[in-house]
Amino acid sequence: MMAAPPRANRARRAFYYYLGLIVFLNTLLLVPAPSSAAVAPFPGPNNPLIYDDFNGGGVFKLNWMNWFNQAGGTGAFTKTTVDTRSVGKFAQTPATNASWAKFQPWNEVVNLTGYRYLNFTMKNPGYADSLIRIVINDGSRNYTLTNNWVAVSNDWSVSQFDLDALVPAMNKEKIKFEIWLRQNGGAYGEILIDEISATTASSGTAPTLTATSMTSNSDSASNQNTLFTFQATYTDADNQKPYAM
Ligand SMILES: [Ca+2]
Ligand SMILES: [Ca+2]
Repeated sequence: MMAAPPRANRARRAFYYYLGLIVFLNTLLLVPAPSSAAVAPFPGPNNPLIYDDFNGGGVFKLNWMNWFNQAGGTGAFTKTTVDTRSVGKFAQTPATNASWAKFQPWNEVVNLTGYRYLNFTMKNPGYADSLIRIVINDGSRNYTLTNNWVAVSNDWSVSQFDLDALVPAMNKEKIKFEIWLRQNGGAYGEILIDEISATTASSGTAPTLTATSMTSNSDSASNQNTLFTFQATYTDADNQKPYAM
């Protein structure tokens, strides 16, 4: 019978594998790209994730799709300008007040790891019977963020949902959005969305980086083989770990 490789060997192999992967990824990052954007900023109080601003400035830039209608009726999505805001107009022409229209950002998923809140800036432009239902899916479960079907204010307002309060805890890595419309009166209605964003909680004291230094193993000009070593001391008054290193 063959003995399993000793734990230390497996750990060492895993270490070299990840080291190789990191070197490979770093190499990719060094390839000159036409884009000026580097890596996306890490989640933080000053770095919200704009999922859709309905003006091409978010993670999702396409038109939302009305891919499903329950109990008749149709849905329609258009980008438009209202109150000088670039918005998504989610509209429904129902067959009856039992008709549901479902909208999705195609089948796009987004990684919300590190973010706590989802914020929807919405307005009902005057359809008294319009109701919305916001659902997110984490790949294995649906979570209804709204209290099932809810009305939306006639003034622009932000509805904020705490992802960390969901039970059971969700997996934030691959989140898919669903927006549903229903009309209590069974007649045409619409809801406007100005922005969908994810934000973090900002509490406690920000950490500090001190004693930063950089050394390299080359005496003269650096080239692609130069190894740089960065050092910094991370201090957090609340004793919270860094999000990433
Ligand atoms: Ca907008
Ligand atoms: Ca802190």
